[in-house]
Formats: sequence, C-alpha cells, structure tokens
Amino acid sequence: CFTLSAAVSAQKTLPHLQKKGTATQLIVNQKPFLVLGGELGNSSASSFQDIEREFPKLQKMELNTVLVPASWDLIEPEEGKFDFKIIDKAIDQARKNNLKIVFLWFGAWKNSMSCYAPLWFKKDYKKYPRAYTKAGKPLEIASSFSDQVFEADHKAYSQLVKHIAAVDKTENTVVMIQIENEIGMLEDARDYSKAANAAFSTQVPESLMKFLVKNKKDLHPSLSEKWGRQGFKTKGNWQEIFGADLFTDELFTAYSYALYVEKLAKTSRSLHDIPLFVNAAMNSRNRLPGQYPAGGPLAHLIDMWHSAAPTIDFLSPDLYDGDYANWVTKYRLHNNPLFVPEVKMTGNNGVQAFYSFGEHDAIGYSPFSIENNSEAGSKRLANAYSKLKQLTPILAKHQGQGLSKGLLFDQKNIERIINYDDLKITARHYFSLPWDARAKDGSVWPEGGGLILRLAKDEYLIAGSGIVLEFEKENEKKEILAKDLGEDGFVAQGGKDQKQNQWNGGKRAGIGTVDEIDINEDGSFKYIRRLNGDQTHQGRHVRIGVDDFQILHVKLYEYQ
Ligand code: N0T
Repeated sequence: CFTLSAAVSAQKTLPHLQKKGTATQLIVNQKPFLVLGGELGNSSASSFQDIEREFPKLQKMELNTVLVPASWDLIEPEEGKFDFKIIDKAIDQARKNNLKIVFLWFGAWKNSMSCYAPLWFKKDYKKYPRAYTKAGKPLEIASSFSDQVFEADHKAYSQLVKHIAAVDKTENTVVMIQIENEIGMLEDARDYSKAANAAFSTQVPESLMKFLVKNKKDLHPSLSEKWGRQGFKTKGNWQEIFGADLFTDELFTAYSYALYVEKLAKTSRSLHDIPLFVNAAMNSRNRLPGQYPAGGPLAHLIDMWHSAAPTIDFLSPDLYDGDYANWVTKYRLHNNPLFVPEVKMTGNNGVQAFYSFGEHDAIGYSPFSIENNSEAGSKRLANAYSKLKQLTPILAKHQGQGLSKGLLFDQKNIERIINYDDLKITARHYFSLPWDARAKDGSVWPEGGGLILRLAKDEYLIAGSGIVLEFEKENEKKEILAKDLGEDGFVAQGGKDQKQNQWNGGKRAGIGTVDEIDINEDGSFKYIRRLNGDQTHQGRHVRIGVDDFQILHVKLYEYQ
C-alpha cells in the first residue's frame, strides 16, 4: 500500500498536463505553469560558450522557459557512441538562470529535411534510405517507411530521454519534449519509395477507419467533407476512401509520420513521463501540400495524428505569417490545447502572449531566435512576461470557465465587444483615441493586446498594453433614426436621418475605481497607484498606453 502511493506521488511530481474545465494546464512542481518562453536559434546552443553567453540574457528577458535544440548529430557523432555534455550544459545553465527547458528533438527530421542526422547516417543511404519524389529523385529526407531509419532515430532518442530521466529526476528542469521539428514532405506530398508506394495502394489500415468512424462527429471539418465526398467509405485503398488528389497523398503522409512518431513517444513516456508534442510549419500563403511541408501536424490533419499517435499530447503551430489571432484559433480546438513553440519575433511579442493566455488558455508562448531580440524588444518582453508571471496563479485559478478573454488589435482590427452577462465591454486599440500623437501622424500602429479576467460580478482585472475599454449595460442603448447632432448640439444643415444609439432606460454601468497594481506571490494585490481624472477620461474608460504593460484592478458599479 505504501509503495503504491509512493509510486503514484513520485509519478505525479513530474511535469504533467491536467484538465481544468475547457483548459489544459501544464503542472510543474505541483503548480500550474504558463510557459513564458523563447526558442533559441538552431545553431545557438551547440557550444558551451554560446550556452553560457545566451542563457543569462534569457533570464533578463524574464523568460521562465527556453526551447533548446537537442541535436542528434551532436549527441551521437559516432554510431553508438553517445555524448550528452551539451545537454548537461544546457540543463546546468537553465538551473543557474532560473529557467525551465523544453528540448526539441532534432532527430530524423528538422523542417522536413534530415540535416540533423549524423554524418555516418547520411552517408549510409543504402542502410538508411531516402524518400523519393514521384520522378524518382532521392531527397535529403529519410524515408519514414524504413525500419532502419526508425531504429537509428529511436535508439538515439531513447538514450537522450534516459539521460534526461537520470539527471532530472527531482528538479523538473525539463518540462516537455518536442519530437522532431516541422515534419513534412516537400516537393511532392508523399514519399514515392517502393515501401511507400506499396502502403499507399493497399487497404487503409482498419484501425484508422475504426477511429474515423468512432469519432465521425468530432472530425476536423475539412476531413469530414473530404471523406464525405467519397460517401464515407470504410474499405479500400487511400484513393478509394479519400479521393484521388494531393490532399489524399497528404493524409497518407501525415498518418505515416504519426505512426513513426508514436513509437518514439511511447518509448519516451515509458522512460520519463513528461508531456510530448509535435510542431508544424503552416500551410499558409495558399501553398499546396509539398509546397508547404505536407503531412505535418497541421490542424486539418489532426485526426490522422490523433489516430496514429495518441501518445502525443498536442499539435502546435509555428507562426510566421502574421494574422496571429486567426492562426492560433485553428489550433485551439476541443481536442487540442494551444501551445505556440515558435512565433516570429517582432519586438512587441508581449501583446500576443497576453492575448493567447487570456483568450485561449494557452500552455505557452515562445518567440523564435529569442537570443537575437533587440535591446528594446528584450526590455518590452521582460515588461510583459514579468506581469504575466504575477498573473499566473490567478489566471490559472480561473482558467477553463470562460472568465477570461483576450484582446489583440492592430490598425485594421481595432475593436472587439465582449459580454459578461448583462455587461457589455467595448475594447479598442489605444490609438482609437486621438490623444497620442502617433495615432494620427501616419505612424504604423503597434499591435495592442491584453486580457480581461472577471473576478466577481463587478470586479475585473484588465492587463496588457495599448488598449482602451468602455463599459455599459447590454440594453442601455437602443438604435433610433434621427438627425445627426453636431458637436454644438444643433442638427446639421440638410442632414439626413441616421442610425443613432439612444438611451433605453434602465440601469447603467459605472466605473467605481481603477487601481494599477502588482500581484504578490500569495495572490494578494499590491497597490501601485489609483488612476482617476484624466487617466480614466473622468470615469468614462479604462486604458493602458502602448509603451508599458500594466495590470489594472477595476471595480464597477450600477446606477440608475
Ligand atoms: C522554423 C524556423 C527555424 C514569412 C525558421 C519556420 C525553426 C523552424 N521554420 O527560421 O528553422 O527551427 O521550426 C518555417 C516558416 C518560415 C516562413 C516565413 C514566411
């Protein structure tokens, strides 16, 4: 009995995922943990000097987590001879700088290619065969259909995980592992090696069809539609079941890669049970499968990945094409929590981080090539992350219940209306006010963003940068047609009737108090200053300028 409970609690002390309402939380050392991250450039953690130089910078940026490549070619330079000094160095430096690590297994595939496989593997292409294009051209992409490729990759990955398990038993410095990086076929949408062709023309595995039938109602709409066009057939080869097109090739590729990744994930789990994920390069800019890495862990392929790789905890997007809110929304699904391992570094990433945690209960956020952040960008990120650190316990406590919302504005998308019961909040970009010279002098508006958290009926936390919010009761206005009144209160000459909002009677919402605060570690609020008068437009709105991240504690009230 004692040994059983001891074993259970030992297991529970490792970083793990836990459901809370609609949210999935990463638990580290028994507490919910928001990954305030950054990913190192691909070649920035491959020497001791680089690691020693870069890691202290990350702590200054207030990161709590760094995403670090674990390169196959560096840990197994000679076949069967492993060297983990570089891994140990990263773990040691992380501990010295109060950082957690997410290791990225750059194994058989890195951005589709097999460039991180050791030279002995690359040269022995007879033993470790390549994927082929339709035209028969060998690619510098190892074939996922080769057992030898898998064995070699699996052996190295297992050694890595064993090593992490041994050196990180109690400290929990390594909180998650990403398996491979941006998997996907390039040029053509699938491998045309002999083994791949054989698998493609044979029956679609029964286990996949069973999965699809069982989850028919919950399938990604694009798959449902595609399969539906073929009459939801359940027996036949890939083209018979899904149709003869490029996207069927891609389904096949996704499924094949996922089968392979599942075997790594299973071993990983049995050796050291921490969360595991895969990342995807986006199918953006209207490219077709093969123009973008086909078959990666993309949202429209989620059912292939879930069916073949159930041990993977989530699929995560790498976001470089702008339109952030639109892309993350595709990855925050009923069956997939949001974690953003890579996002383009902009110098103003903090606003997106606030949005991601507020709107999507994100597990984490991580700009890419973080060590190259500008001085200004580093300061601003530190400002954002330090406030998010303060907010973590209170956000975590309220997650998964629809109590928080995220805001993200730019020059084109300046307004969002949010309802909490009968309270209507109109949030806008700070520059929708004419009060900052940069709003009107032709400057490009920086993204503004933040989060709203409802603590009680008339009590809110509002945090972020570059936002302004007004509060009213949902039905306090009604639309009428009337002559436009000029600022002087007179009807404009010759004016036509226009839609106007008129007071509709009933209660109104007022701003009681607005305090800028910090949040202490025990969750209590530390008063910085009261904002009133000009700073709230005499009680009309709550705002945070574009130059600073702030946390505001807002009390509302009702009057009639
Ligand atoms: C990422 C990174 C790194 C505007 C690219 C993104 C990282 C990999 N790939 O620097 O290589 O290891 O995961 C590919 C998307 C770039 C599209 C840019 C379009």
